[in-house]
Amino acid sequence: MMTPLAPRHPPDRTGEPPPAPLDESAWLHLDPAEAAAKAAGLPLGQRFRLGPEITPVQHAFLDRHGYVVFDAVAAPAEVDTLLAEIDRVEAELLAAGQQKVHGVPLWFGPDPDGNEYLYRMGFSSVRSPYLSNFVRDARFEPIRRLIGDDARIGEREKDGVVFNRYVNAPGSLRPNLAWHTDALRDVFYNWRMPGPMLNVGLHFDRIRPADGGLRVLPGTHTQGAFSTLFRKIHFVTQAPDPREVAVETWPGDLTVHDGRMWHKVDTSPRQGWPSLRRSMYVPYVRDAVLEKDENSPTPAYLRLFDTIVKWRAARARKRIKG
Ligand SMILES: O=C(O)CCC(=O)C(=O)O
Ligand SMILES: [Fe+2]
Repeated sequence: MMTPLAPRHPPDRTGEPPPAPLDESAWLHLDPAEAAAKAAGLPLGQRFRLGPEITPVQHAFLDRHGYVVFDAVAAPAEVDTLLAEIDRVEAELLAAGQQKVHGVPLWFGPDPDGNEYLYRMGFSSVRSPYLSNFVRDARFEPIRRLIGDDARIGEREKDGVVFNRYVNAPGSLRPNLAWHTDALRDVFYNWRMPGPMLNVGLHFDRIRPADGGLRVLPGTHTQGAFSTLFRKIHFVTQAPDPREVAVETWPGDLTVHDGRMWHKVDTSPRQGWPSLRRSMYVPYVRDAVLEKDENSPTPAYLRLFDTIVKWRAARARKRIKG
C-alpha cells in the first residue's frame, strides 16, 4: 500500500462517526415488490454498504427517491491521497497558466487567503494516474453495472471526472450551487430529454445538515419534462424547499443520484477553510464514444457559465486587492 500523501486541507475527522449502514443480510433475495416495501419504510437519510452487487433494497431505494448513499467507499488514506493529488494537479495547472482542460474551463478564483484556487476542474483524472486507477477500481464495478452492462467510465468524455470545491469566504468564487437538474446538461449535449441517468459522486468532507451541502428533492427524478425543466429556475433559485432533504456525508462516502432529480449545494454557515466542501463526480457513459482532447471546443452549456464565472472571479480579485 502506498503511503498517503498529505492534502493541504485534510477533512475534519473529529466528531461522531457515521451510523452503521443498513444490515441487508436477511434481504438479499427479496423480489422487487418486497424490496420496494422495505425501501418505503427506511428513513430518507439511510446509509447503505456497497458490496459486490447492488442489492434489491438499494435498487428500490434509488428507484423510489432518486438517490442512494453508500458508507465510506473510500478509505481515509485514499481520501487523503486523492485530495493531495488534486492539490498537485492544481499547482501544475496554475504553473502552466492553463485555462481549460480538453475544452472545459478551469474555474480559478480567490481562496480564503486570497490565493488562486481551483473551484471546478473537469478531466481531473487525466493528469493523475492515481486518480485514474482509483475510479477504475474493482469496488466500483457494481456501480458501473447499475448504470448499464455496457457502461464505461468516460475519463476523456463529457466533462471527464469533475472535481468540485466550495468555500464560503469574502471573494469566494463559489460558496454554493443553485437548484438544478443534471438532465439539462444532457439536453444540451444530446438535444433530447434524457432517460434515466445516474450520477456518481464521491464526498470528501464531513457535512452535517447544518453545514449546508448537497440538498435533494426526493422523487423528482420521475417528474415530467416540464417540471424537469421549469420547476425552479436552473442555477438561479437557491431558496429552501419544504421537501428538500440534506444529504449528510462523511469523508469517503459515495452517492448515486438520478440526474433528472432537482438538487443544489447550500452555502456553509461557517467562514473560511472550515466551510470547505469537496466532491468528485465520475462520468459513467453509455452513448457512442466521443473522446475529447486539447483541441476540443468548449461545450455550449459551459460557455455562458464560464462568462459569468470569469466575471465573478475578476470582481472578487479586485475586491480582495481593495
Ligand atoms: O457538489 C455536489 O455534490 C453537487 C455538484 C452538482 O450537482 C453538479 O456539479 O452538477
Ligand atoms: Fe448537479
